[in-house]
Amino acid sequence: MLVADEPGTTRDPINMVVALDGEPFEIVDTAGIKRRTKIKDDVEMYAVMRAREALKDADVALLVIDGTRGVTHQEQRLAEEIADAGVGLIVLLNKWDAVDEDSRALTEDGVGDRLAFVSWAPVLRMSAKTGSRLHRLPKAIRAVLETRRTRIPTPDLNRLIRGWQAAHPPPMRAGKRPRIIYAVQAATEPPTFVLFVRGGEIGPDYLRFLEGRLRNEFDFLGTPLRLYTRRRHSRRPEDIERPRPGTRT
Ligand SMILES: Nc1nc2c(ncn2[C@@H]2O[C@H](COP(=O)(O)OP(=O)(O)OP(=O)(O)O)[C@@H](O)[C@H]2O)c(=O)[nH]1
Ligand SMILES: [Mg+2]
Repeated sequence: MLVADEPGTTRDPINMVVALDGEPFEIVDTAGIKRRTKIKDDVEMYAVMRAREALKDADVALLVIDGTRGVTHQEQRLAEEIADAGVGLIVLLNKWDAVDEDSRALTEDGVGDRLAFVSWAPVLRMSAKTGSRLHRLPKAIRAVLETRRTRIPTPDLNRLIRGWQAAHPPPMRAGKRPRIIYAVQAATEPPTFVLFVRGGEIGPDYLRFLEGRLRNEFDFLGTPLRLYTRRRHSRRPEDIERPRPGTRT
């Protein structure tokens, strides 16, 4: 919604149902979420709270960036917040009509750098004013909604993880080599994986490695993924450590 000449006038979220390619979508236009220190008064504080609530209920967030200014620090934090909330993300580089030819590549590179940690999010250049390139949006939204519902069959997941683990074993931590013995996808929207681990802890680097592999293998465009680990202490006889020769038990 183009509200005023200056950004920062929207207070309450505006809900509307819009038919995109004949299919109804509920779109919520919220106030921009600002940094705490930039919030001037209670009215604005309330507007930001309402925007955060809308985010919690959303399937996909469309993060609208002013293409003439590039990604701000606050927008980086918002992208992080969206991903942490488990919400899908599409980055909209708006005001593309006002970005001159020469600076377009530079602006795009800047977005790639500053939003590298959500490199899985599609980036669409567009103009709300002229409507140009907006026709790409419904397809992108639908794609993200779909990838969020992806379900990977357990046998496939375990076969893949066994292979990745054999080629790149998790690093030793505190003198112990951890091992993923079993994995399941526990939930969708967003796709959530639980890894059962024995023999130590799996570190965040290795989880990122696995996330990268999963993203290579499947189409998780526009959705955050969640990977959790659970320690599993086995009672199976072959897993009970035998005393080494020469050690007293
Ligand atoms: N050139 C150009 N100007 C745009 C475009 N989209 C928005 N604007 C202008 O940017 C200004 C602010 O637009 P808004 O949509 O009200 O901004 P906002 O960030 O949503 O602000 P609030 O809703 O008030 O919080 C207006 O003057 C718009 O005309 C665009 O695609 N191209
Ligand atoms: Mg607005």
